[in-house]
Amino acid sequence: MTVGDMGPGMRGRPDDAGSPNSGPGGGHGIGMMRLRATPSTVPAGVVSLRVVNAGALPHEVVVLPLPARQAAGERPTGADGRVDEAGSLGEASRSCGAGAGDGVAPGAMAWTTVTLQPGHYELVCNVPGHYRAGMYAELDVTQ
Ligand SMILES: [Cu+2]
Repeated sequence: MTVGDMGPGMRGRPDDAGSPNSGPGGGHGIGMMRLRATPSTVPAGVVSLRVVNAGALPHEVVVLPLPARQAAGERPTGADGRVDEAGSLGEASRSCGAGAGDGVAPGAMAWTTVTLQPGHYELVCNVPGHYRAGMYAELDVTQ
């Protein structure tokens, strides 16, 4: 899967001086972010997730069960801009390594191996604000 963002680093113009939002201290805001699962359907069992951070910011991927009648992207976020990770089946958030870490650096890869029963899951980036910015994807696990 790929995680990415449309941050300043992705635009190919290091000095975006024409934008009213750019400039030191001005805050570029959080651009559009995405998390893409390919494939989005996998057979049940041991699943190896490999995450490539194609964005300009650190990201991560956490595997959460998706409750019935809830779509990806509908989780509430707390005051810290993160979703509840209760029930997490695993995460890939260590640059060039497996499992949990401090986030996947831009350009780096991370991975984790999880055992998934048939059902619906949601992959989320739980860096503050990223879920709200669109960093989630559904993963369906079949028999
Ligand atoms: Cu992110």
